[in-house]
Amino acid sequence: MADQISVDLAGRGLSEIPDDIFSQTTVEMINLRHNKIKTLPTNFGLCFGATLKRLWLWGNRFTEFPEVVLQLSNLEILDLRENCICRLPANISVLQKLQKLWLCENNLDSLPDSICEMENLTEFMAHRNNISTLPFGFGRLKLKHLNLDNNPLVQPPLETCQEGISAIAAYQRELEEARMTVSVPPCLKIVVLGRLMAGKTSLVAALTRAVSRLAKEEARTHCMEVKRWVVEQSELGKKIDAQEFVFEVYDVGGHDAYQNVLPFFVSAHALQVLAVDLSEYRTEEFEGMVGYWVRTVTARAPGATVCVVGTKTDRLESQEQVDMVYNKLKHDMDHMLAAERSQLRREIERLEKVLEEPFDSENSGADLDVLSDAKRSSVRERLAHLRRMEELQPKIVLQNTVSSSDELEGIAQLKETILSFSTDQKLFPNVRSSIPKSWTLLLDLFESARANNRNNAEARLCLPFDQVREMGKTVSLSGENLTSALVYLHETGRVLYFKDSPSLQKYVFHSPTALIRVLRAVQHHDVAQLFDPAHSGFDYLSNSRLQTARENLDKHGLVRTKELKVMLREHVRTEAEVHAVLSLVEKFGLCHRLGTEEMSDTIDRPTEWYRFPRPSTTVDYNTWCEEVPEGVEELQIGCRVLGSFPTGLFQRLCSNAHKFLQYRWDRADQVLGSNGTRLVHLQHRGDKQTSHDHITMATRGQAEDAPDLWAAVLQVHHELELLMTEYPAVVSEFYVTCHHCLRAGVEEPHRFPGTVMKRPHAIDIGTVRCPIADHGQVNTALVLPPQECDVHVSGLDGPRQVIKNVTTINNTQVYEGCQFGNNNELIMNPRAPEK
Ligand SMILES: Nc1nc2c(ncn2[C@@H]2O[C@H](COP(=O)(O)OP(=O)(O)OP(=O)(O)O)[C@@H](O)[C@H]2O)c(=O)[nH]1
Ligand SMILES: [Mg+2]
Repeated sequence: MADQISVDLAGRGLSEIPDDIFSQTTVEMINLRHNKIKTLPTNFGLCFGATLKRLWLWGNRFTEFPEVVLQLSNLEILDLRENCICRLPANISVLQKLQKLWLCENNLDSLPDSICEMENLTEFMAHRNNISTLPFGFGRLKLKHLNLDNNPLVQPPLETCQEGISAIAAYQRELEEARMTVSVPPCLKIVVLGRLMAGKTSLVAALTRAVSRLAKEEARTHCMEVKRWVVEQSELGKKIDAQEFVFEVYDVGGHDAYQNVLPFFVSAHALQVLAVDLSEYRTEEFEGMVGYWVRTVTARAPGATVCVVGTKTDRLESQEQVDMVYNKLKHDMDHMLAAERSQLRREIERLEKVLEEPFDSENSGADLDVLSDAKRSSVRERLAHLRRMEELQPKIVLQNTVSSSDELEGIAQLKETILSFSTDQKLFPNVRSSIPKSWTLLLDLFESARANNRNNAEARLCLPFDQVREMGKTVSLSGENLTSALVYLHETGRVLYFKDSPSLQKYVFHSPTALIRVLRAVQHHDVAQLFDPAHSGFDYLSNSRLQTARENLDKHGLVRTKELKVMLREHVRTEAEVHAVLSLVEKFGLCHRLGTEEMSDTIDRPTEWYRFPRPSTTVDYNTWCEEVPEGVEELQIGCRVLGSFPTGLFQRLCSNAHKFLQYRWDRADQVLGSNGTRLVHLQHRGDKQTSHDHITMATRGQAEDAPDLWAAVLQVHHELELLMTEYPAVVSEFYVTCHHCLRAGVEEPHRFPGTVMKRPHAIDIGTVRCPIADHGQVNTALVLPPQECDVHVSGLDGPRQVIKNVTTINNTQVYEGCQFGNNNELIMNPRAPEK
């Protein structure tokens, strides 16, 4: 056994290390994962110190860090996951060559200062511990991968740690310079959600005012209401050492129209309260009353806490009946969670198996490497994501039933529940963060800007970033430090700052309540009332034009910027604010902007139009028939997720895709547009059999035009990829559908892994075999994108391609005269449409 490089003793049930491994020399890797080992023998270090590079001790019984490890001066990887270690040795930095240190799921409550001296460390995984403070200088580490989730971090706040090592560095620099931190008064955001009429608003009133204020039958919550609820010290008791506890309560209207906005307000740093009307509850209604809402929350904020409250108990006959219905709800919830868990597990096991098997044995030749390589890395990526999601299960609490009517039954208990969760450091570490003094000073500046809003004719809703930069300077915050402060304030719900959106990063929305008022105005459903001739704002329009404007919005969802401004005029004053609001509603996927040329108002005065999607059921174009027509091929890229896509995602995609796609027509689940030369078809559909949801992006043409076809679909694909990053819990998988199967109309077509799109092929490798029986050879030009592919992904302000000569505002007419060439490309109508 001499000269063996690695020793693998994983999963052998060992409680001690067998002696014979010490007889081996030059061991570089020892794997002792999943045993019952509590200590390492004293000669371990001496024996392996000169050679050992990788040591796996994952899933053993260590309660203390095995000190002999410190003698392994060549160690590069140390895996101590899932043990019960409470402390790291103060001199851990003697492991100077260590690159990867995995300590997740232990009991660490702090880290030694010397860890900051581990210059070669690039990966540090310590989620699920008890760490509350990071040592000063931690930000200096050159980490590429860091995970500190599920730690009660106060300093830096968890929100900062999640932003990565550079945010930690900025925070720590800030502290060094300011030399002081302040504890922020405890504050937590509560998001109350649930189906229309679930009793949310009445519940919020009962909770915050301790009196019954049942909402009127006709008083639906329009978009959202925000209320501040202050719990005094006397009520807090010993739970938390503070003068008061402030809750910002977001009461979200249950109407469908607001569902796109909701995901932007839920957060893992907030407590979600889901109201379920018990008097209406039946198992068949579970999806609409409960399942849908829980998934909406967890897609956006995996691991979030959701408190499910049964409402309107007074409408049930007796306490027994209340208990019976609530227990049924609990049972259905358990069922859903168990089903989701086992679905996840099955998928993990399936992929683990896939990795063990040889790939694409049916294919041969040059294509084999490209495709099987792509498949392997795609599976690995997906597997890692699924495993992370398995760790991050939502925390669902089912222990409260209430009546918001006179007796206020259960309201006091609910308050207790909310307080005890909110003060739980593990659930909501952000409630008691220490932040640099300068950050609170910045927050104060925002507060006073808000207070000034009433008297100020200038900005009320948001501040241009230049102004925020100046504000930052007055409290000595600039550059990355200012960004870190803004991200922290955004994550904790104090302001809205979208640092990753090119058009929105120019503003800081410092008044969430003002913003909600604007969203309400934008989402005004009552078009008749809005365009009432008595409405003085539209003085500049003649009656007939007013009528046209009304019809445009009502029938086609179209409105000119000018009228939109009138609709918003009570809330938005400056041009900059109008721009900010319009960018924001586009980001939320509520509407999209149409190109000026596409929708020019008159020849010499181009105007911008906005379109609010209205599913059209009357238009039935056969332009995109389901069957692929003879003589053309379909290039289709897809994205599938386990379960369903998050609420509003498809709408957001369609809205974002409008940058390079003019709409021909759209339905709730399909959009057919043109990028100027080609038709692009987007579709959202579920597959009940495999429990997957798909979004497909397709175009058609000749295989020789592959580069052109790829350019058309890849733009949308990029946009979807970007969007998916905002929904970390959604495990998505991109693919390229086999064009052969599409032509044959196969129900379950073969799907090539999406990673092939990341590896444009340099050489023409001809054909690959479709693994589905009898479907023969697939043209690789329609599987692998060309190396040079002209894809422009521009921000909202970037250049956009527009179709010329289209002047009518009715989308149905716009394309009526269009023709399609042999290659299915769009030829614009040579005649100018009538005006
Ligand atoms: N009897 C009884 N009626 C209630 C209770 N809570 C709410 N209601 C009634 O149920 C209806 C809906 O209540 P809301 O509080 O407005 O419901 P909501 O969930 O805020 O509704 P949306 O904002 O439209 O989504 C109103 O007519 C309320 O009076 C309750 O505890 N008991
Ligand atoms: Mg309401």
